[in-house]
Amino acid sequence: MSEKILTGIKPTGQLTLGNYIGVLRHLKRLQDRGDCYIFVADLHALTLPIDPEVLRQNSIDVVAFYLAAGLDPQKATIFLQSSVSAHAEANAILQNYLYMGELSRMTQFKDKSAKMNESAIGLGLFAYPVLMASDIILYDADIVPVGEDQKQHVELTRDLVNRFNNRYGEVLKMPKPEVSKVGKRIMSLSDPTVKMSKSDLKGDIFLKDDPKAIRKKIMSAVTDLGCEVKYDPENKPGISNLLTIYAAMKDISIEEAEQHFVGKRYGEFKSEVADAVIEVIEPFQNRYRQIIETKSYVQALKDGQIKANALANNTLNRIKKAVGLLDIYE
Ligand code: ATP
Ligand code: LTN
Repeated sequence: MSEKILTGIKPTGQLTLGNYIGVLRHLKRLQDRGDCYIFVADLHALTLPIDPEVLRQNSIDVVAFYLAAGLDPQKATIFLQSSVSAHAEANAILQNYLYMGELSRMTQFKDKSAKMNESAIGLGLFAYPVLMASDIILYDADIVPVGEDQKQHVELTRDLVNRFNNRYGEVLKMPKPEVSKVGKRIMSLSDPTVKMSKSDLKGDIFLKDDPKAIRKKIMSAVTDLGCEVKYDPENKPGISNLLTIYAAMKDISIEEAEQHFVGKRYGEFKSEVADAVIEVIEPFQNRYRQIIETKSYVQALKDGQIKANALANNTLNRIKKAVGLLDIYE
């Protein structure tokens, strides 16, 4: 049986080069490796306040970016999380197998809630990993490709699966996070000690930025003392981040990228990084625009919704049966 591969992106804002390097660029390859379930985590987007129209637009964008990245709806199942009600139902059951203590230790929750007034932190933000575990479990996913920041949530899903299976037998499939070697955590260009993220507007390259803006941002990226282009994340976080971006764009190792820049100055280095990013992102943006114009994402989502519901409902029934929910209508 072929491997099941599942991942999602939440439509919370403008997608960044971090999202591209961490996840999007791998999708084309993944769909030939196994059975891919790739979705828009729109229910997760509700865990922080978001304008309804913005959410709708962002959701279309994420699907269009999936397609622009080379996902083929004939090969992969592309869908909206909210179009498969089994996610919410599984969430209601599985929430009982994750505990407050472990949820409160999640880095993403700590980071996001630290910026908020305590009385305005929604339960959904706290319970975020339960819904994410439901997403993964419903498709019997073997592999979950994510950026490094999401690895902790997949590890928690593994704990849940263990706990559940110990109690009810081998009901749930054990998933594994897969974090790419190069570019698991792209950092902000204005502060290379923090993650480039779509909710942090400074120092980001957005996937919709025009080539001129991309070049400008890279040329003015914060670099480090010295003049050697060397990979040393601790002492040279700015240069290391740009080297990682270059390696990811060229699909080469960090060592190969380093080798390429031996003896070159920062200015020349940055200019080549900008060329490399534009070379990849410009055709990607052209495909994105065409997908938006032809609205080809609509059919992809309709087909995906049918396939996703079939598989998810099947697993949901298995879960319901295991925990003792009555099924007298068969
Ligand atoms: P937010 O800032 O709203 O939390 P985000 O930019 O972190 O959003 P997500 O929707 O959480 O985006 O991420 C989608 C996928 O992209 C996840 O697998 C995540 O790990 C990955 N990703 C996000 N930012 C980066 C980054 N800077 N480097 C590598 N991967 C990333
Ligand atoms: N939490 C993820 C989005 C996400 C996801 C998932 C990723 C929701 N459910 C299941 C992988 C598998 C994020 O913030 N990117």
